[in-house]
Order: sequence, then C-alpha cells, then structure tokens
Amino acid sequence: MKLFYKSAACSLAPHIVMAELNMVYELEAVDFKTKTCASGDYWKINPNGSVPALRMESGEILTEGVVIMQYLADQKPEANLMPRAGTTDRYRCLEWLNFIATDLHKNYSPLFFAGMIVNNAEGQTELKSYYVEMLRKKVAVAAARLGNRDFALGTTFSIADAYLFTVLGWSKYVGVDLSAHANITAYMARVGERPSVVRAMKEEGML
Ligand SMILES: N[C@@H](CCC(=O)N[C@@H](CS)C(=O)NCC(=O)O)C(=O)O
Repeated sequence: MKLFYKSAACSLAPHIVMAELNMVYELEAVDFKTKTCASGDYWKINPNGSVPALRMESGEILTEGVVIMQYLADQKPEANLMPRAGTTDRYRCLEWLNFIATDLHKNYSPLFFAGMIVNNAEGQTELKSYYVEMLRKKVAVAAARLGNRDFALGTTFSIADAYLFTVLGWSKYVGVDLSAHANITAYMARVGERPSVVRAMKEEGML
C-alpha cells in the first residue's frame, strides 16, 4: 500500500492509522505547489489534487481521508480502531469523523491559505480573525464532547483520534489557542506520545 501525503497535512491521520495497525506501507510526498510527486503528475492520481490518496494493494486509488481511514481499520478489525458496524459507538465514531472533517478541518484550511484568498494585508487579517473565532467555538464543542475521556470514544484509541490529533495539531501554526481547554491539552500530549504517532510524525520529518 502506498500513501500519498504532505508533511503535517491531514494525510498524517491515515498515516498514524497505518502505523497503529503495523501495516507494511510506502509513502510518497506530494509537492502542493507543482502538484507533482515521484510518480509524476499528482492530478492523475487524485483529480481533486488533495492529499491523502491511498494506492491499495489492488493498484486502485482510494481518496477522502475519512474513507481511507475506515478502509484501513477494516483491514484489521481485530485492532478495534473503529467500532463494529451496528453498534452505537460506530455512529459516535462517524459523528466525530464528520465533525472533524467539516467543522474543524475546513475551518483551519483558510488560515493556511489566507494569502491566496485575499490579496491585501487588512483583508487577510479580517479573514484570519473570522476563522480563529470560528475555531474557538468549534474547539469548545470538541472539548465538551471529549469531556474527561482519554480518547474520542472513551478508553480506546480509534481512527477519530488519529484525525482529531492531526487537525488540532495545526493550532500552533495558525494562532488557535487550545490552552483554555485543559482536557484538550492533556489529550494532545496523551495521543502525541503513542508509538504510532511518534513513528508517523518522524517519518514525515515533523520530529
Ligand atoms: N476532501 C478531502 C480534502 C483533503 C484536504 O483538504 N487536504 C488538504 C491538506 S490537509 C490538501 O490537500 N489541500 C491542497 C489542495 O486541496 O489543493 C479529504 O477529506 O480527504
């Protein structure tokens, strides 16, 4: 299996999942500016131009991070990285994944690309303060949902944690302050020291 990724981007989440499952995998970096990778034109691999993309053993490409993570978890169901179909926990996991993708992830993105959206400094400052404020509210929702649990679903690590850790980890790059939420700060430290997370971050040159 090969994961197309960009260091520290949302592709870190499926990368953590592959490491957590002790899978045999290859990594191929994507250059966002040129949309190229070692295999050539990345648009031909993922017409959406985004990471992650997974080349499965069959040679087919699978895209969309939350789908890739579910696919990976289903390869080794005994590892319980996603609750069994039909259980309430399964839907709690999907609830987290959708919340992270649509309410967290996509509100961080403009903070990285403010210069591509607005071409004057004043407009960029306005845009950034809008999204920082939006994220302040969304992170508060995440903190309330997490409560005093060790992980998103309770006591066991799941694919939702791989994604939540990855996305909240962007806070330090874009001026989103997590310190108001002691449980989130403790969560980031707890997840950040898992061997799979350390391995994936090292492989992406983040540590
Ligand atoms: N719908 C995609 C979006 C992924 C996404 O937003 N990836 C970002 C990195 S975190 C990206 O590749 N941005 C560059 C681009 O879209 O050109 C998914 O959920 O996998």
